[in-house]
Amino acid sequence: MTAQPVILVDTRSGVRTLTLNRPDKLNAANNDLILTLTRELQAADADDSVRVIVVTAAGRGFCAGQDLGEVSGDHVDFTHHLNTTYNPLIRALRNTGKPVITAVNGIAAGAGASLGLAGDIRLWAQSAAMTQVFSNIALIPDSGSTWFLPRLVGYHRAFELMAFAQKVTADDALKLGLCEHVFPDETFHADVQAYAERLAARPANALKLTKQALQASMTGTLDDALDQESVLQQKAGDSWEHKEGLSAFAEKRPANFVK
Ligand code: LHQ
Repeated sequence: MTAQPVILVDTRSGVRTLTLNRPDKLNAANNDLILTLTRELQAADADDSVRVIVVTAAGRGFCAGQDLGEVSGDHVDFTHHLNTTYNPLIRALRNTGKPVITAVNGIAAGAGASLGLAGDIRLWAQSAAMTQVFSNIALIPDSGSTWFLPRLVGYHRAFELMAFAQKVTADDALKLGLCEHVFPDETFHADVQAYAERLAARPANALKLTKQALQASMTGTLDDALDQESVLQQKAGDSWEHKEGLSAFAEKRPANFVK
């Protein structure tokens, strides 16, 4: 019997969808899944036909974090494991020049919660939930959660969510700023595709530069941001996209940013 691929790859209308595919285990992340997803993110970034990347999952879960069946024994080299699996994955996702949507279709736990938070846009299904489950097994949050979560909800709420592994529902996630939109379960994947196609019609070069400026701003000063904007605005302003935007405005028609 042929093994099921751990990541399903589909491209429609400029949207590359990468689907975690271990539904029986709520898409718990084994090495194969993590490394394949990392490679697929890099391949999508390099593929000119791809304008938006969606990371979602099969079945009722998004990702239950580390596959606990794969890391056990008297001494696990956690540092090595993180540096060779999750950290390259999160870096690949964040360094992609294209918008990444994490489409959280169900429970996102542990490193799966980190993955869900790492997207540029986070879309949740109504029945999705997030838990910083790490403390249940006496670990600390990893795969970027200690960076993402306090920036979203503040230090104190992040600490409480982490300390008690509290489950955040989709409605609460929306209020807390952990996601941008919540869609009904029944239409979730179709709603995500429609949203992604709208994003794919936006100016790709401008969005790439916007990501670069925003990400740099997360660790810099206002002066750094002003300097950065002046450099990146030149790149945006020199593009055909900008000329098209100006022409469309003058001609009172919608701009066409897809060549
Ligand atoms: C699983 C898992 C799972 C395997 C559900 N593994 N099978 C980094 C560095 C190195 C090492 C350690 O980790 C890390 C980062 C991390 O991510 S640490 C956090 C690891 N993840 C967890 O501790 C989560 C464990 N899972 C849960 O707490 C629950 O399953 C959640 C809250 C995710 C969902 O609960 P339920 O909806 O009640 O589902 P369930 O518990 O019945 O799970 C369904 C199946 O999935 C079940 O298998 P079975 O054969 O009994 O149907 C679970 O065993 C399996 N599964 N998570 N992480």
